[in-house]
Amino acid sequence: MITPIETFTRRKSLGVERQAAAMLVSCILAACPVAADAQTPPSASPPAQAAKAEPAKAPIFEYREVMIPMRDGIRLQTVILTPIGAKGPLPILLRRSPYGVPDKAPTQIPASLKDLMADGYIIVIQNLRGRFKSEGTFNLAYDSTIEPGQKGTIETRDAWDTIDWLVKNVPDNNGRVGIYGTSYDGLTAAATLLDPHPALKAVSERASPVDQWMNDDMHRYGALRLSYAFEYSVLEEADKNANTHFAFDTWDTYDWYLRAGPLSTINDKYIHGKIPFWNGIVEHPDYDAFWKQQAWVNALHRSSVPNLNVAGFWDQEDPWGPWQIWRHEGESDPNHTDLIVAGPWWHGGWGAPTFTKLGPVDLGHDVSKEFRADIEAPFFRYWLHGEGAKPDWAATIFETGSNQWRTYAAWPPKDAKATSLYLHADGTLSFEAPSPADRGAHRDYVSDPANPVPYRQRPISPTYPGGDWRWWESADQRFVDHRPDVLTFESAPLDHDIRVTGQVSADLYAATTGTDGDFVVKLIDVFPENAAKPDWPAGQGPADEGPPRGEYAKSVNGYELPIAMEVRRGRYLKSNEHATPLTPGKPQLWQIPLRDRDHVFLKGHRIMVQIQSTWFPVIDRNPQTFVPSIYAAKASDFRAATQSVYVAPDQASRIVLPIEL
Ligand code: PG9
Repeated sequence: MITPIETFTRRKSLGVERQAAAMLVSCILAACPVAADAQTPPSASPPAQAAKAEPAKAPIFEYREVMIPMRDGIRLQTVILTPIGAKGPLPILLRRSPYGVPDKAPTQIPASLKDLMADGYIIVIQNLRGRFKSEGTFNLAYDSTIEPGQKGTIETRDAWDTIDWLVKNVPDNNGRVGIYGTSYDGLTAAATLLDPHPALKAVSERASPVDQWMNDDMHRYGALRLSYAFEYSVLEEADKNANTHFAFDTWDTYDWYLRAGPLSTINDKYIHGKIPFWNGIVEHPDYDAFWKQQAWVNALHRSSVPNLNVAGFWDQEDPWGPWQIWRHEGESDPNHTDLIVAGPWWHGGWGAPTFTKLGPVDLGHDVSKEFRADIEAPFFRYWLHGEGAKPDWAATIFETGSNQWRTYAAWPPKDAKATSLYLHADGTLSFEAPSPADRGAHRDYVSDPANPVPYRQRPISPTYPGGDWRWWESADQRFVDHRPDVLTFESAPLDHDIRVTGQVSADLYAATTGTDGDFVVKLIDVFPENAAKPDWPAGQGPADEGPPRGEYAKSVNGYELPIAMEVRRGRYLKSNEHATPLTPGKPQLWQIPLRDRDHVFLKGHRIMVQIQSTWFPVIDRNPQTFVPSIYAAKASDFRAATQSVYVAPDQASRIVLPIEL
């Protein structure tokens, strides 16, 4: 049975614009521990900071709830918040969401909206069809699907109809509309690009997924993001009127998923075929028409409306989509209105009240505040208020390592040259190719689906609400160093800075004794043992009695910071459409894209690569025995296999880094 858990808790883990909606509402900002927790990484700033907004003296918005009719007669629940006392006419900022709308006017402006609201906007928040009081049916898969003969998705059409109604019916609007949002709300913002209403003058999608089989929330190149896909499908499809948390009966979800065994048990024992999106996943293992029709970005080939795409390098949900949208729009962008901003954010971190740390690493900037004040507010000000200057860059990126904002007229920068960093038989990494003496060399490990490598330190809390989900991509990878099924390669300490700007990838030559299998590659920045500044005071260093344990663990000394991580599934090496068995023992090339990056490995740091074949339960277990569908695999299909990573001159496994020389 699916157990609904209070809707409120969902807010804890959502993109911050959505939290803002929630906060504009029943959870009054200053008094809301959930919102405070949601926006504040434990290592970044104390929760109190999230609750620091000044108390309002009088209502600041007029609240109106309306049901806006769509072209097919379905009416959508919509909240209109008009700033009291603002000098109109004002532009409208629209956000369309599956997560709920405020039920009363806010008494304070959340940090994420402060800079924007200084310019004045009418804020409109709408529930998607089939969510809460909105009429019609919500269907996760259908929502992104482009039906033959249609210009966009259902969200393209609903946004068009909503904007049309708003400009005609909201008093004192200036006829200009912007749409923005993170993740699902980003997807609905981005969908407008396929057929924008003439009044739509600016879009800012953040972390929108674009192809849920290829990457982002649900899969990575066909490998299922098990914990996310399952928990999210339940969250949004179990109950129209709630965000539903699956009721796990173990504290550590790693245990729960392992005990669940083959994935057929999820429908058989727990959700009984009642969650349409999950059914879609298990009925469509390969990249078939079901998924291709949802890859809406493939219909986007020009920049139709100025769009500020926003991407997080440590986004644990949708790091890939914004880059794809930006590239697709860039196919035709004569007016230079297709922009991308990327930074060291987790999912939605750009809306956090403050964002000064990546894990324990001090960024030396409040990256989110700077983004909002210097990029987001001026963008909307220019396009919706007609004030200020048009952005003259294509990409603005907060580069980690050097910890500075950089603007780029073109991305990736032309002087970044693809450079091979080779894996060696002795466990080292270097820019020299393996020598002839290493002919045929490989390093091996046994991957056992019965004992998969956890993707983050156990116990693993449910994805939502809260827990550690938000930060896991920046977590110290020392937690798996000792495992015999994780291969490690490490460079010598660097004698100069290495600046990586552009698309990173891995080329592994690898074999398995199984007939299917996965390889996970992690590119890691290893901090020096004396990285902490200032050094431990005399008498308190690690060799002495030491600081309190919590403080000790927060140090950057020896920290293994993941810069890029990804998985590939063997059955899809030849074709995404038709899964194919691997030939046992035969080494072949595994190309693993590691996405766009802008990071400086500093002098004195080391570069590390970890390779493993399970990443559980964020990625489902590959049985390592080929079966037509992993979702129909039996317990007996899951078998241990020996994995070999080749480090030989003619089978040279390497990471390809775009390096500025
Ligand atoms: N990552 C979430 C999502 C977006 C779109 C589709 C499915 C899931 C979200 O945070 O909204």
